[in-house]
Amino acid sequence: MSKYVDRVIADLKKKNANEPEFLQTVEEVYSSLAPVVDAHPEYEKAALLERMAEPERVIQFRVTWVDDAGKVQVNRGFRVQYNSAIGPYKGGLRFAPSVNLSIVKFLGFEQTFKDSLTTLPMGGAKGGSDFDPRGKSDGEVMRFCQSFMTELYRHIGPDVDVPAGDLGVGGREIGYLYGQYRRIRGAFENGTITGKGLSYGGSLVRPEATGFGAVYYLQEVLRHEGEEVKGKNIALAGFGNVAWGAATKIAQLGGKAVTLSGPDGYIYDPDGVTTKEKLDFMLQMRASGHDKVQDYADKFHCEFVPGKKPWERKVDIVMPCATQNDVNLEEAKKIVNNHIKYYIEVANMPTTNEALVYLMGQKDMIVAPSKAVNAGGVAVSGLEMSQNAEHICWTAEEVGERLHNIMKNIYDSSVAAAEEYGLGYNLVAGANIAGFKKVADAMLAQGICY
Ligand code: 2IT
Repeated sequence: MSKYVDRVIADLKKKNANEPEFLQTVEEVYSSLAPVVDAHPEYEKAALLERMAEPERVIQFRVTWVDDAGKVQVNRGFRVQYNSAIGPYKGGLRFAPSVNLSIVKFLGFEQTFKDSLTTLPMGGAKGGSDFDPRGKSDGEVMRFCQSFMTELYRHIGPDVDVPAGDLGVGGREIGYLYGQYRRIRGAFENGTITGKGLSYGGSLVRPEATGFGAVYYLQEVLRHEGEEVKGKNIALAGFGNVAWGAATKIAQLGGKAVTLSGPDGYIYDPDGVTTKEKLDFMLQMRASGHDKVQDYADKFHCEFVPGKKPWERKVDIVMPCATQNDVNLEEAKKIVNNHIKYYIEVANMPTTNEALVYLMGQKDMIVAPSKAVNAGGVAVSGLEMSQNAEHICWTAEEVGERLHNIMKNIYDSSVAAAEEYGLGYNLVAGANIAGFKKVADAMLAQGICY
């Protein structure tokens, strides 16, 4: 392990002791970079690891709005503009009660590497609020989004910072956010936000992109082993937009998503979430705001297991698509005990570091990291930015083909980066190294500015 990496991690642990999720992701990424910084002493000379860990800018603001009962509500808003060395800041907004600075920093740090991996010119950022969308009326969501944007607008723009959705921020919220931005700016600058509806400059395939991209990446992993998606049983966690896109593509390729999970437990559907009716129902469940996956079991008469995660099921592949730290060491042991060969992260940081090290240490297991696997979402956001800049709209085939090529490229460049630094077939380290190198080289070339 490199002394430079050790020193930087130790300093960050002192300085950021109250930011556990942020420390977790920095430790995971930087520990992969030891061979790279050892081979390039110029990185230490330019204090690149220290600089990359510190966001270029952190914006925190008050969001006041009035609920349906006439009561004044106050939430906290964030935008962490992490790194703009390779392009304007780019990354989603998350609305969830758990959102705090540590969560937004972990997501923004990850986003910088992810956006770099796409090969598109996008820097890293993340934002959001501790606003809880559950149980809120449409009017309340709209007023909240308008208030949020009334502060955020001054910090964003098509060449400055381009937000998008994340957990709790879907098409509806993006619409309200963009409407308020347009009103305040007095201009149709729709390249400022992605994930828009098709009628005002959204891209075809953006809703499906994260899930489709994840399955395209999975196809590359399986191809390496001489296997294919067809005939595979796949355990998904989550039941939101990403799980929906993944289940849809898995079904198209002849595989079966057999589990979905929510805060209430998980469902097991041995026939697979494969029909249009089932896939459409996933969208309805999400839109209902119940935040319960049991609704699926009630509707399609399959098993619902309350309070548990799907990792106890014997399947061929697991793909956690829910949220951070869904798989801890105890859950990881269940996956290993079931002799599952493919552990494909999809959600941002779904695995604790302890569990990740354990899984990567298994001889017969292949682990793929979320910053590569889920990069298709932001990649299509990048394609949406290009279309907006040129005032054009590509067909679904054009977008889909670009997405597919980007995912193949991410896989290939990760494999090559790990090999170059003597780490063998290591998709986790490879993604960290490939993502890092592009940002590092851009920062070096631009001097000591940020
Ligand atoms: O985690 C992610 O990559 C996202 N939430 C999407 C970000 C984006 O800008 O499309």
